[in-house]
Amino acid sequence: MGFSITPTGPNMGPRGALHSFGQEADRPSDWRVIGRLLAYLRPHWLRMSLAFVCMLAATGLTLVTPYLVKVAIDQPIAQGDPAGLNRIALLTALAFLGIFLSTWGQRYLLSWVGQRVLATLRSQLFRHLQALSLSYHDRNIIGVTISRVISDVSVINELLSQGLIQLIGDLLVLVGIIIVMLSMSPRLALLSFGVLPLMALATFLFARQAQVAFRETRASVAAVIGELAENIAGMRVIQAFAQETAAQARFDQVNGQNRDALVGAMSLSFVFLPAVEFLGILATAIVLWFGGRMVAAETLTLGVVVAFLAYVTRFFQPIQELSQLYTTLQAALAGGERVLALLDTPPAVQDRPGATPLPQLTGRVTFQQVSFAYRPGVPVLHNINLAIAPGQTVALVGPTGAGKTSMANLVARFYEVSDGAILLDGVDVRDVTQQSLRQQIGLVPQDPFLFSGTVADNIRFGRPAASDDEVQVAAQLANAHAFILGLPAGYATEIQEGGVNLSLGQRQLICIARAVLANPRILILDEATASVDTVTESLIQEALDRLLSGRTAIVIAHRLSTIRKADLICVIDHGRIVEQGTHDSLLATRGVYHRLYERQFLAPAGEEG
Ligand code: M5T
Ligand code: MG
Repeated sequence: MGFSITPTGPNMGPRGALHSFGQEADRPSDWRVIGRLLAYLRPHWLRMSLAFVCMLAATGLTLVTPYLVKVAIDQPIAQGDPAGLNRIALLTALAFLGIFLSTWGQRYLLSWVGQRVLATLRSQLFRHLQALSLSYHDRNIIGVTISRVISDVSVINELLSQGLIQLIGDLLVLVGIIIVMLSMSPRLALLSFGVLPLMALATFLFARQAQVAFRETRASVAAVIGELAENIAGMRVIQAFAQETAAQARFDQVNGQNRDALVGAMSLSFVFLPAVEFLGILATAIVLWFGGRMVAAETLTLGVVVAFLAYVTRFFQPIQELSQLYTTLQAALAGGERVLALLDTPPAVQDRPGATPLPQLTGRVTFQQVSFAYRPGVPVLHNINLAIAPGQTVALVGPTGAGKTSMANLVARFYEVSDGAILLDGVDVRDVTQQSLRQQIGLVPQDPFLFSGTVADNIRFGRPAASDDEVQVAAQLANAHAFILGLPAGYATEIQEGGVNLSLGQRQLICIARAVLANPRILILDEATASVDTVTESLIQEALDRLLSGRTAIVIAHRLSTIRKADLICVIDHGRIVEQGTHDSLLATRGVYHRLYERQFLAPAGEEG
């Protein structure tokens, strides 16, 4: 699990969270989605207008060229006028050059804008993901979130950048061709438009199917990425339990669904596009047949028939493009809905209006009748009352799942209490800004998380401006200095994603050094349950002694040595404080702590947790 800094909990990565976005019932209307997406183009209105002008030029010139051919045939060619033919040929060449230049300009401008919109959206999503509370990240599969930021955003970009202008361009070409054809020969025009009702029918059938098909493809792409990310993160476990076949089967299933959804969506176009082509050929045949007879009857010039042939061919091109655009639109709408839903998800924990920065703490921590639940109806902590004086070290002990990590989560306000309050120096944590709160809290998580980057970068994570000397001093205090020097490049050793190239004990020492450097007033230490060798154990212990002295510490302790040194021990069971006192007083009570002590700490050496 190298992906998350949430302390480990049993319900990470719930399957089926896929459906937490964009449920049918609360789907926003397509127009609202389009409207909100369009707003992303506003800062680029100048370039978009230029692209629009380019599109108008290209469209106009595209409409003009068949007309020039008609003029050439009916006048200079029919009348044997070489000079006139030269002029028309030159004009035609210029028109094509114009089409080339304006199309180039349009594409360049649109991709310029498109890439910027893409980057803006991704950056906005990332900012929002960082603002979202841990409860959001607990509920949503990493891979699905990734697919929002990467693949959904890119289909939106396709629509916003290329799509819109092309849509207008294609519509203009269609209307333009209809007008030109009607004005050249209303009769022949109406005859060739005879295929349009068939066209309309085909389009209607296609559009209806496409909408469903593309929503399915977006959901299934997200499922593939989700499955992939989860399995890569859990590869060690998959291999350790020889579950490759089962994982493969699960992956193949979502992958197969994605394949079917895509084939389904695409095969619609495979029917539709040839159908449009066929209708185009039908229209050409109509023009040839009726037009030819009209030329024979001398009611029409040859030039008009030739121009008509060109216009009819061109007429079906925008229709094909529009159908492809429609599929882009559907994909973008499905993606847009999901992206907007993500952007609209409010962080569960928010700064109150008028929240003030937390003043420099002395370090008093008070739990005032605190109750808490991750999910409504499943209470995890019940009516916790606890007062920790500045500088005290409190050890939380208790069986697994008792709620120790949850108590720590509440002090840092990663989650909101359901009832009661948590006060630091008498100030409710909900009344201060989250940033100022967490600046005074240091956290060494149960699952020590390292980022890719050097060892030194990881230590100075909480105080990026710290000098190399300060980093070293912190590492020395954390007893990490010696092992770091033994690494291939010392402090400059690159850590792989999640810190997999270091041992758990080493990762923990680095995390302690990170906390030392940040120098928080309140320290929360969630000791890893895994046992480390006795040398590392005593190194960590020494480091902790130095780290804890002079600040308030909440230590979720699994080591007897840490617990014994604590000023106060709280025994947590089923979300309640069942006993409080010092090691000796609690032992004398011969209650829960006594039993825990006998079972956990007097067990044969090596099993000590
Ligand atoms: C207490 C539940 C968990 C357990 C209870 C972190 C977390 C916990 N839980 C959630 O539903 N979601 C979460 O994100 O809360 O869990 P804890 O506080 O993590 O227990 P602990 O720290 O005392 O246990 P351990 O094993 O670390 O010693 O019912 O399901
Ligand atoms: Mg825990």
